[in-house]
Amino acid sequence: MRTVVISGTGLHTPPDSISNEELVTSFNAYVDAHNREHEEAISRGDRAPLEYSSAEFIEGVSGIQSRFVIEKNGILDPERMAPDIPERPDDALSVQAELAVASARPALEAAGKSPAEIDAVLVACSSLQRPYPAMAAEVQSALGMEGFGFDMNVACSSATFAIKTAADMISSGNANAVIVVSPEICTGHLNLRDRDSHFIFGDASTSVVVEAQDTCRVPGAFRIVGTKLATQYSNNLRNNFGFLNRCAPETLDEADRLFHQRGHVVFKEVVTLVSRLIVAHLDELGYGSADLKRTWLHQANRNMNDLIGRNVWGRRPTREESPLILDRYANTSSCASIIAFHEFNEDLSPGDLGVLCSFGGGYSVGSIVLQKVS
Ligand code: CO8
Repeated sequence: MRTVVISGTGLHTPPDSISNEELVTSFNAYVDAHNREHEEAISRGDRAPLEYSSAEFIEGVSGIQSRFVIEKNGILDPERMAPDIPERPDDALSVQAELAVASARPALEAAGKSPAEIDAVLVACSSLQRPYPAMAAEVQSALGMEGFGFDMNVACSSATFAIKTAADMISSGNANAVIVVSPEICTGHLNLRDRDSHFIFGDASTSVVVEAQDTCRVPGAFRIVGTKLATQYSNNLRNNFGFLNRCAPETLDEADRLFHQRGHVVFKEVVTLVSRLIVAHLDELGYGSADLKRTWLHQANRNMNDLIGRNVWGRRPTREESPLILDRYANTSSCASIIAFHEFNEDLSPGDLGVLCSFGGGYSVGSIVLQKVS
C-alpha cells in the first residue's frame, strides 16, 4: 500500500459578500411587504405576521458575521431573494465548472502539479447544477486533463468522502494523483425568506490535490494517517429538489424544494455523533487528545464547534488549535473544513497531527487524520 498525502489546496471565493446587517435589512423589508399584503388576514387572526430577523441574533446563535455569495443584488432584492444567475448556452463553461476551475488552478500550483499529472477529478459537493454530463467531466476538460472524473454528493461531507475515495484509489495503485473539487453555490438552494435559516450559508469553491507520497515534490504536505466515514439516515436536514418534481407540478414551489432543517435537533444529534466518531477514530489509530495539534472542523455553527472541541480535546481548545472561519464565510457546506485547513496549516511542524472533520446532511461525518510530513 502506498502512502498518500495532501500536497496542495486551493480556495476561491466570489467577489461579492454580504454582512449580517445587509441581509437582515433585506429580510425585514420582505417581512414588512408581506405583512402589509396580508394585513387584513393578520388583523382577523387568520394568519400570523412574519417576524423580523436580527443581526445580533445571527451572530449570537451561529458566530456568522458575513458570507461570500455568487451574486449579491438578487439575494438582497426583497422581491427576488435569490441570486441572479443568467442561463448560459450549452457550449459555454457552466457557472459551477467556472467556480471549480477557479479553485483547482491554485491547488495544482500549490502542489506543483500540471493538469497532465492528475489522473482523476472528483467534483464533490452538496448541490450539482445538472445531472449530466458530469460536472467532473466538464472541469476535467476545462483544466486540460486526461484520465477520468465523476461527481459525488454527501452534503457537507462531500469533500472528506471524496478525499477518502481518492486516497483509496492511490494507495491501491489505481491512480497517482487525484484532485477533489468542491464548488458550492449554497445560496442557490437557500430559502432566503426563512427567518430560521436565511443567514446560514455562503458560496465558495475549494480544491485538494491528493497524491502518492513518492510523487510529491512540494514541502508542507500532510500524510493521510487514517480515514473514518459514517452516515446515519436523518430527515432533519433535507432538500426535496429533484428531477421528479415536475411529475408533481402542484407542489413545485413548496419550501421543501429548498434547504430546510430542524436546526435545534441537528445541533444536539450531530455534536454527539461527531464527537464520538473523532474520539473513536483517534483511539483506533493509537492516538489521544494529547497528540493533537489541530482540529479543522466543519463550520456550521460556532457553538457546535466549541462543544465538539471540548469533547475531542478533553478541554476547551484555543482558537489556534480549533480555528473558526465561519465568521467570514458562513457555512460553505463541503468547502468549510477544507477552508479551515487551507488557511490554518502552514504553521504546523513536521510530525504534528491534526483531524480534518466534516459533518452535515445525511447525517454524514468524515474524519481524516493528517500528519505534517515536511
Ligand atoms: N432573528 C431573530 N430571532 C430568530 C431568528 C432570526 N433570524 N430565527 C429564529 N429566531 C428566534 C426563534 O423564533 C426562537 O424564538 P423562541 O425561543 O421565542 O421560539 C429563538 O430565536 C431560537 O431559535 P432556534 O431554536 O431556532 O435557535 P437555535 O439556537 O437552535 O439556533 C441555528 C438556530 C443557528 C440554525 C442552530 O440550530 C444551528 O446552527 N443548528 C445546526 C445547523 C447545522 O449544523 N446545520 C448543518 C447544515 S449543513 C448540511 O449538511 C446541509 C448541506 C446542504 C447545503 C446546501 C445549501 C443550501
